[in-house]
Amino acid sequence: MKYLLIFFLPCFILLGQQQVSTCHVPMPNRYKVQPGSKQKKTSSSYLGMKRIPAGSFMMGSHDNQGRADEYPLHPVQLKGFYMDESEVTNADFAKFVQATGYVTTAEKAIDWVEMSKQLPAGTPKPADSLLSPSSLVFVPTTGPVNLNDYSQWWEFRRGADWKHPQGPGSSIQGKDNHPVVHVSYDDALAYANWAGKRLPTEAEWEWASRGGLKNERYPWGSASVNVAPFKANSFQGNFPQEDLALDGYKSTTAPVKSFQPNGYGLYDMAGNVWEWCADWYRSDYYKQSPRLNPHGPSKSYDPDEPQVPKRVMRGGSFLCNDSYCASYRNAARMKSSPDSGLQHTGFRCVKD
Ligand SMILES: [Ca+2]
Repeated sequence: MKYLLIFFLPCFILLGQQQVSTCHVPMPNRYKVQPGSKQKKTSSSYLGMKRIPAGSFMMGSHDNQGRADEYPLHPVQLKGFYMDESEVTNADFAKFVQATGYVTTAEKAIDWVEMSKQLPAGTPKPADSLLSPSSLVFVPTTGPVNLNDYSQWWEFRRGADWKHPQGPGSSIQGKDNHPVVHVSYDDALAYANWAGKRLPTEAEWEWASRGGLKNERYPWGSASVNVAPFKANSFQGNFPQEDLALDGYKSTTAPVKSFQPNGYGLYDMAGNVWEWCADWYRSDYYKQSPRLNPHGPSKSYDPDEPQVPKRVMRGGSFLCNDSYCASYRNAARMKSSPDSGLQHTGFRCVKD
């Protein structure tokens, strides 16, 4: 934890300035605040869930389009389970908050007293304004930018949270059926526990995404994401400056179920919002993954940011684009620290 906090400290200093993220490189990370309200489990049902059959498949990238962490292709065998047919919506999340009083990570100020206990003695406290509640919001650029400089299109905005996706002045009014965003892994886990469900393992997520198809690149098969009829909410045009929104949704979420489901009846497994999975992330996990019901490594390791423990995210978002991210592929992996939330990050749950 000490190293984790040391790593995070520069982030605090930069709060209020532009911060970083992308769907291609490591997500930004936020200091881990104290756990929120106690959640009481509700009685759960399978309403709105689809049965995902038991089976075996080859997990990972089947072609040369994958990133390094998608190899080697390896066999996986899974038990059957149920999965939410859509991403958890604002209306769903509102019920949870109303029932529990839960406060999300993005809505909490950073606890300096707690944080300072684990930092080197004498570390100066940042200004209070830099510790205020905030989250990351996408801001399109006015022209071409270096795609390796993700701070060009992400802004750490005070007051941005699940009820204010673009920050103060924005709202989710009329967006009950949009996926909830700005939720951290911790938030997603709290919701899942309350709902009597759990987050999917990474293997479960990929198996479900494939929808019964074998060795295909996308949940719908092999057709390009950019060819009408559109298969997912992604980003058309020159990322990150000009989203042509040919799919009808310009750099924002679409209502869940706006596109055709995959073979298992699951909507938006590609695009719309990133979805948290239960597993810790390791870039080399596929070299050691057990064949039967893998649950991820015991410890996280991301060579891009080895100090930061991270959880897996899957499915890509409305910002994914063939020229930059392409994470609407079944095999594409992403990772972020459990206390991070962004404008393009949500989740769905599973149940045994
Ligand atoms: Ca779109």
